[in-house]
Amino acid sequence: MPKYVWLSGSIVEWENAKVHVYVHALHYGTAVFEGIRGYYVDDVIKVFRLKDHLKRLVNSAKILYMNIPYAIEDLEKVSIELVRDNDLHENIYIRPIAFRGLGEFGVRGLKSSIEVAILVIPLGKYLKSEKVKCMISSWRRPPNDVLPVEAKASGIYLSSNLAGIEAALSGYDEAIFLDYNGYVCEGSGENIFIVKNNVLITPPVYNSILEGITRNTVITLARDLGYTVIERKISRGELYTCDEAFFTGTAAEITPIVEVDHRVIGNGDVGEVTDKISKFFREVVSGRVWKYMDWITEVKLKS
Ligand code: PY5
Repeated sequence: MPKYVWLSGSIVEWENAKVHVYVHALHYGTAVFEGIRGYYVDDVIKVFRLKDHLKRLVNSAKILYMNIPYAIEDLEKVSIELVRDNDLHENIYIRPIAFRGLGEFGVRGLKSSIEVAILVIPLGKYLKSEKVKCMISSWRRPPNDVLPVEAKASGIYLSSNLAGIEAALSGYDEAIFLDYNGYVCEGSGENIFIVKNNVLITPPVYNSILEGITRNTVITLARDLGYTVIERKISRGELYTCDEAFFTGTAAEITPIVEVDHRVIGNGDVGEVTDKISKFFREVVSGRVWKYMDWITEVKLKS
């Protein structure tokens, strides 16, 4: 296990990073979180788009009427410190989480404290396979007037939890949500892209998706490579018959989808466009592309 965790203002040992079972978030899901990757390259951890993730954390909190009592710059500084102190010589994942703590019994929790913690863990591949077989989930992604799915909020992940378990028990690698109107939304923890005639298509932000930072990265890199990227709704039939499909996400990175509901996508292997974008993505996150160095925060390890 990693050595240290940052919890409500101080760095504590992993074993001591505890909260009381009475915390509001445990009962009602009132927490917001982030997932940030750090890539290990020659004794340096290259953290990818740290500030953008922390900005989203603060915005998720704002949607839930939560005021995070730290400035983004402070959270940034603390994250860097924690990565350095944990001194993990491998690819890592940073998990900031802000949650309602103690102070109130009722569902509102407005009088509860707001606690913030940051964890750093080692993380290799997230999805089990290099290329995944998916099912359309029987669970729909909640529409924006049921839950504010723009917020990366813990309670909303019940739907991902159910869809993910359903997919695994049914023998698939991952689930794909449809929105309430039957359009393709995203995976249980990933955004989705399809490729048709060399054009990339991804559902728009208002289509009950989480506005992924990897999604934004891929849109930027694909355009840079000369591809057209369109944000529009995707029907289920279109997904079955596209040339290529892939997931994007911090944990999942870029993961090719090779089968959906027993329909083989394209030639059943990693498509050409997916492959080209994945290779460029790999270069960018390793900090080897000058143009995108702004996205990288370098943390020199202690040993
Ligand atoms: N959609 C959902 C529902 C997600 O949970 C995630 C990220 C994404 C899209 C992609 O967002 P981004 O590109 O900004 O990461 N999921 C988290 C992750 O770290 C948690 C997965 C367990 O990838």
